[in-house]
Amino acid sequence: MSHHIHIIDSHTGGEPTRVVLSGVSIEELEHYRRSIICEPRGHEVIVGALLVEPKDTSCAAGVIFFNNVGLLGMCGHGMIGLITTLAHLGRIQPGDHRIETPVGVVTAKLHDDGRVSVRNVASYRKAAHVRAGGVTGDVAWGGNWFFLVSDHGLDLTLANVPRLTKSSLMMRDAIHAAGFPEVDHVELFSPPLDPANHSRNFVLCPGGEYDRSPCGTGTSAKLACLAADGKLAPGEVWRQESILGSLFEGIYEQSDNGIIPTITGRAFITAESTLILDPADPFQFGIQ
Ligand code: PYC
Repeated sequence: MSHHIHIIDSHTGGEPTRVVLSGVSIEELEHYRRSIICEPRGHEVIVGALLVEPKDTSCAAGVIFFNNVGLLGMCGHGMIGLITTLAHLGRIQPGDHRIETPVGVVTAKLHDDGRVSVRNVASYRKAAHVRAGGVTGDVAWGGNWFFLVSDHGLDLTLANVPRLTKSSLMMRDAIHAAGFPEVDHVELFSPPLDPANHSRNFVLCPGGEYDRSPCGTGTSAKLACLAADGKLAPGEVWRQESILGSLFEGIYEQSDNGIIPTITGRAFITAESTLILDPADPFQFGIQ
């Protein structure tokens, strides 16, 4: 008997999210994770979002984000994709929705025009001016752990992605060796191509892929660093451009344990489908 998994795909600023609606329980997630994300049914850059029953009954839903190598604490572009998917299904209307994630409850506002603002978990800078692998950067939490680097001397262009990926992987090894083994994302910054924006980034994700969007948790970590340096005031808008040129807007409120960032972006539904896992298929669990 084939196993069926019902999914809805979307992208947020070019970065895909695959929401799993049925066919996988929390206990089965690790068993099916690579079937859902990896080739031949997907590709390494997809972030999966398993819809689960929230423990906190004030929440509209619970979600567990995952990728080609494991689980993610939070995912900003994925939360925007999830809210857009729930609206597409008619399960939510414009307004505020509390969503439970493994790292805390976030509040996502669905706007009338389809944009989504995610009020993220508390974010903070753990260490400033850390020297690792020939660069200097900050270590910060924005729902995931980031090493944020501006003095890399690299061009943040699509044509340069192979070099950016290789250099970021080396920086990740170096920041681990410098005493920060928790860092699984590396975020490089440069001036924006569009002068209406404040910054451009390249974000290396845990599985070696790069984020096509400006990365919601990465932008949250950036806001935490800007706030810590006194370079951005509460409520002031930060326009973060991705390596594709797609955009997130971020603002923050001060909180006792850092800042509370709110990230705004837009997702688009790209497919509704059913993944079919045939027991006779040697690649039912993905290409290893
Ligand atoms: O938007 O937070 C994000 C994210 C994390 C990994 C990929 N996207």
